[in-house]
Amino acid sequence: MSTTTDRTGTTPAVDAPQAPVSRAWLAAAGAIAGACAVGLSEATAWALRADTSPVAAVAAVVRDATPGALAEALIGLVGALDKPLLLGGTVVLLLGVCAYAASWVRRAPLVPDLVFLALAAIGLAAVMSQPTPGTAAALALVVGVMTWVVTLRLLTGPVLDDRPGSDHEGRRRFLTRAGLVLGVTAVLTVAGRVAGGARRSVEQSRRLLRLPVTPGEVPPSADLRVDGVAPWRTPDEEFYLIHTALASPAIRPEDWALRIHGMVDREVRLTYQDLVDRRLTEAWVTLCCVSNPVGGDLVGNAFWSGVPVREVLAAAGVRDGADAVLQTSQDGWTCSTPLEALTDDRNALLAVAMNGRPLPVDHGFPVRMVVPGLYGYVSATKWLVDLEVTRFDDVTAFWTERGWGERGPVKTMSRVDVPEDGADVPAGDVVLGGVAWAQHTGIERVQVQLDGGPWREADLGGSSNDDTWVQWRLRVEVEPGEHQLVVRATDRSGYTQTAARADVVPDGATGWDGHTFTAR
Ligand SMILES: Nc1nc2c(c(=O)[nH]1)N[C@H]1C(S)=C(S)[C@@H](COP(=O)(O)O)O[C@H]1N2
Ligand SMILES: [Mo]
Repeated sequence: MSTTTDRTGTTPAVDAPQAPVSRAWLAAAGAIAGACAVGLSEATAWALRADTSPVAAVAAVVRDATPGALAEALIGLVGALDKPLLLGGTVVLLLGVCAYAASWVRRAPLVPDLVFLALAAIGLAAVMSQPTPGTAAALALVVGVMTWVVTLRLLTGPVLDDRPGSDHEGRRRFLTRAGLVLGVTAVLTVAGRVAGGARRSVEQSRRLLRLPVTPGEVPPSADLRVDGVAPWRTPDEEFYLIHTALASPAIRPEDWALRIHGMVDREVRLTYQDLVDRRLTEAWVTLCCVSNPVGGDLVGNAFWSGVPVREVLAAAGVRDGADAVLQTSQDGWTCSTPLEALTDDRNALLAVAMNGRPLPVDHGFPVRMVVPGLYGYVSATKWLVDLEVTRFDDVTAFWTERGWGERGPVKTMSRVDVPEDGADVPAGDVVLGGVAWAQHTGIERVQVQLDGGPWREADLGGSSNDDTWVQWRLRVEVEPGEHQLVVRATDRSGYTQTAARADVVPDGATGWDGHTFTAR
């Protein structure tokens, strides 16, 4: 670094601490580490479909803080470039601070990290001040800080190496590493943008869709309005989510098509328009997951709009001997469904809407299947693209290959919602409540047992058909002390839930749900 020599004529073992050349390299390291941190942080926000990103949030705060007159003058000056300039300016300023902070690393090794943490804190404050902050943008900041810590050390290491004669070698290593981290960042940033961009454009086409569907009316007697009991209609945002895809496939309706083939007279190909041009059937159906443990909440009730599967199968003409339909989603997930459940008179639907709106992307947009009476893993394919009429003997599917049952009929189940397990309640009048389901059979009665006493009939809420859950409620008098309540349902086939506990594997849990509570 230094060309001076000491009186003995040898190169000093330790360089002057703040040699200007060295500081310039350190500043470069800071700028590059900053660029990587910002790039990966933005990529994370995009990939996770955050509504905002740290840089965008800071830029928005700057924009809002700019006095109106000044802002107008600036916009007059730069026109439509205002946003790129604002974002670009924010990034340049950020990288400048990173560079300056890093140039101090030799004298004060922790200063750069502290400065970057301060920048991240500003970013977090900006994110939190946005209308829809979201955890994804906060997570993006964490990724940014981690990237900074790692890349800064990678890059300053060679520069800080003060062994004699290490200058040239150190710079070569610095440049190699800089190229590497910038390259990796570029690739990941592009990937994040592509993933997020596709999702955004699909979200947009979804918002613009106008479908001839209704939100459905909750039957007047369905909601018993007991505090703490799951609402009869599950709001979309609260509807449980289960899928193997890491990110939900982003499919534009105009790109979607369904192929129906296999043991059929003629192969059929349906576009999204073909589907919504048909007369849509609308129905309440409760969907549940085979992995739902006794007392679990992997179950939800929604109003679905779609085309009956039996109609499209009839158009293709199902051949004799078939007993299954292998469904495949865009992301390659498969399930095999009993053919009978798709051709009998039940409301098995190719659903395009949920609760009166186009399916949410995470719930299978643009088209999924819903079949009353079957667990989701054998029937409710999201992002559905292919139906192959076949025979159970000839195919396997994602979960059946992993030891789960082949047919997957829903088991009759009841659940306690209130009082919560372990709750304290005032002694005297207590309202017990929950839900019960036996899709496509219907719930006949729900009984509650308190402290090992006799089984008592609970009041049932109404429902529009046998394909949905019902709410139950029972008012009881309790003395102070600990109490135990157990619930069981009887379905319309006359079957009463067994007390025998079975695990969710291979074909759904059994057993009675119970809660313990204390009256005071
Ligand atoms: N493409 C696809 N569809 C899928 C799954 C999946 O992993 N991938 N999981 C199934 C399972 S196991 C269930 S319980 C339901 C859940 O649907 P939901 O996420 O809309 O509640 O979707 C089914 N459809
Ligand atoms: Mo499931």
